[in-house]
Amino acid sequence: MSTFEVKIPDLGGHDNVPVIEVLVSEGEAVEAEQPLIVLESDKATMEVPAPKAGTVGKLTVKVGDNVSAGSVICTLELTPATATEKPAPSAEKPAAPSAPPAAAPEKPAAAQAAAATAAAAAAATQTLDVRIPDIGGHDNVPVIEILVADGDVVAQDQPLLVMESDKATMEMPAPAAGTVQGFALKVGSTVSQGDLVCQLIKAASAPAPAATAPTAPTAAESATTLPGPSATRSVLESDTAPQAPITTARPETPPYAGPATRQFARKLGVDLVQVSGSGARGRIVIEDVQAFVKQRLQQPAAAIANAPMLGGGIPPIPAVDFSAFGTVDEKPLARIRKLSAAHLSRAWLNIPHVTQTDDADITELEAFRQDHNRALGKDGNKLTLLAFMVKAVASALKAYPEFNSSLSADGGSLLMKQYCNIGFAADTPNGLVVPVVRDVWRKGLRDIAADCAQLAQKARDGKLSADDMRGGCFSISSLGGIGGGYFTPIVNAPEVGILGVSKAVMKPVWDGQAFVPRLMCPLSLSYDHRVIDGAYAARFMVHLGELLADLRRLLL
Ligand code: CAO
Repeated sequence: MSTFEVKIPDLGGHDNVPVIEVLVSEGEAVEAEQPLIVLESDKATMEVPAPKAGTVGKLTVKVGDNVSAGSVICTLELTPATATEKPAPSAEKPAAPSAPPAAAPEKPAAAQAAAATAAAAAAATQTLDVRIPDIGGHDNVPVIEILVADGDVVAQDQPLLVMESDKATMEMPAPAAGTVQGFALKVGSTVSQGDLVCQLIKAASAPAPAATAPTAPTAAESATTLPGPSATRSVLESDTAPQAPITTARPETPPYAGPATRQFARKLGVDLVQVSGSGARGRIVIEDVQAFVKQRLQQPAAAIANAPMLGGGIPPIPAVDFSAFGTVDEKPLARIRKLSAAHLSRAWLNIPHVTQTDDADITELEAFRQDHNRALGKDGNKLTLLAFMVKAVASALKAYPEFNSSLSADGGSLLMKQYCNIGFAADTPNGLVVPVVRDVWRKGLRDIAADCAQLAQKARDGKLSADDMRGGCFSISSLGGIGGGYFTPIVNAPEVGILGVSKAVMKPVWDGQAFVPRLMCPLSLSYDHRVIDGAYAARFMVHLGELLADLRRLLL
C-alpha cells in the first residue's frame, strides 16, 4: 500500500489562507475528488479535493491554520486499485484547484504607470472597463449570482458577481468605487479571464481641473484587487459631469457557502438566503440545507401561521435605511401588537374578504338606551350601545347560521356552532385584544352590558386571561366612541364574519313624504366569501338593521 502526502496546490499566488473546515478525519476512506478541507480568503471559498481514492492517514492541518501552496494537508494511503495506477500527479505537484486568487498580486509597475498617466489626463469622471481577473486558469466558469445592476453605485471591493466552478465559489469585487454601467453578464453566463463584466463610471477624487492640476490615481485605483486585466484596463475620459461623492452602502452579502452546498441547494430549489449556517463563521453546510428542507416539509400550517408578516411566498417589503432621511427612534413592538399583527396578516392573506356597508337607524334604540340609563342613576350598570350590538348580532346569527360557523380544516365542510359567543375588539395601550362574551343567546341586555364592561376593564388593565379571548363565533369592532365612517374590519379567523360599528350621526332620511332626522349608525360587515355569498350577507345586514331599528324584534 503506497502512502503519499497531499499538499495544498497553487492558490493563485496567495499565502497564509485560513482553513475554515476540515471535512475528513484520520482513518476515513475518501473518494478521488472528495473535498478534504475548505479554505477561505476574503474573496473566495475553495475546497481542496483528494487527488485519489484512499484512506486519510495523519492530518496535519486543523481549522484556523493558515496554509500556502505546498503545505501538507494529510497523508493518504492509496487503495490497492489506485495504488497500482500511475502516481497521482498531485502527489508530487498538486493539481491547481479551481480556487481563484483571493486578493490580487501587485499591479505590474508598467500598468501602474500607464494608469497613473491616464488618470492624470482624465477629466472629472472616468470610465473603467471591469474585466474578469485571473480565475486560477479556468475558463467558462458559470456566473451564479449578479449582485449589482446598471445604475448602482458601488464601493471599492463591493462584490459585483459570484462565479462558481465545481470546486470553488468566488466573488468578484469592484476594482474601484463608481457607478455600474453596461453590465454585460447574467446568471448562467460563463466567463473566462479578460471577459468584460461592466464599466464603472468613477467620480474623480478631486473636482479640481485635471488639466491644470492632474491628480495621481487614488489609493482605491492603485490598490485594485483585480489582477491581470489591470495592465490593459482602459481609463478613459468621459463626457459626463462630475458626480456626487459615492455614499451607497455595500449590499447584503451573498450567502456564505461552498460550491458543493450551493450545488446541493440548487438541486432542491433552496434559496440559501433563507438558510442559517452552522459552520465556521456562519458558513452554510450541506447539513444546514438538509435541516432547512426537513423543517419546511414538517412545518404544519400552524407553524407557517406563526410567521408574522410573510406567507405564501409573498415577497417581503424591502428594508429601508430611514436614517438616510432623518433621525429615527426605534420602539420595540409590545407582545400583544406582535401577536395581533401575525394573526391579522394570516387572516388577511387566507380569507377572501368582502365588506358590505349599510346604515342602521338606531333612533329609537338610542332613545330607549338614554332613558334607561338616566333612570338607573349613577350607580347602576349602564346599557352601552355595544351591548345592543352584541344582542342584535346574536339574534341575526340565529337567523343566518352560516355566519355562526367555521370552515373545517380541510375546507370541505362547515362547522355550524350551536352556541353563540361574541368577541369585541378592545383598544388597549398595548394593542388590540378581542375578549369574548359567552352564551349570548342565553343572556339579556343587562348581563351582556355587564360582561362587556368587565371584559373591557380587564383588557385595559392587561388582565385578560387566554380563556377570556377563546371560543368566539363572530366579532364586533366598535369605533363609534371615536368617530369616522365605514371601514373594512378584518375577519377574525377562523370566524367568518365581523361587524364594524362606526359613529352614529343624525341624517335626513326620506320617510316617503318628507326628510326626517334619524340617528343613523354606519355598519361595515366583512365576511369570508368562501363561506358566505354576497346575497346571504346582504340579507343578514338588512335583518340586523331591522333588529336595531325596532328592538321589539329582538323578542321574537
Ligand atoms: N355611535 C355614536 N356614539 C357612540 C357609538 C356609536 N356607534 N358607540 C359609542 N358611542 C359613544 C357613546 O356616547 C359612549 O358613551 P355612553 O355609552 O356613555 O353614552 C361613548 O361613545 C364611549 O363609547 P366606547 O366605545 O368608548 O365604549 P363602549 O362601551 O361602547 O365600547 C370598547 C367599549 C371596548 C369597544 C371600546 O372602548 C373600544 O376599545 N373601542 C375600540 C375598538 C377598536 O379598536 N376597534 C378597531 C379594531 S380593528 O383595528
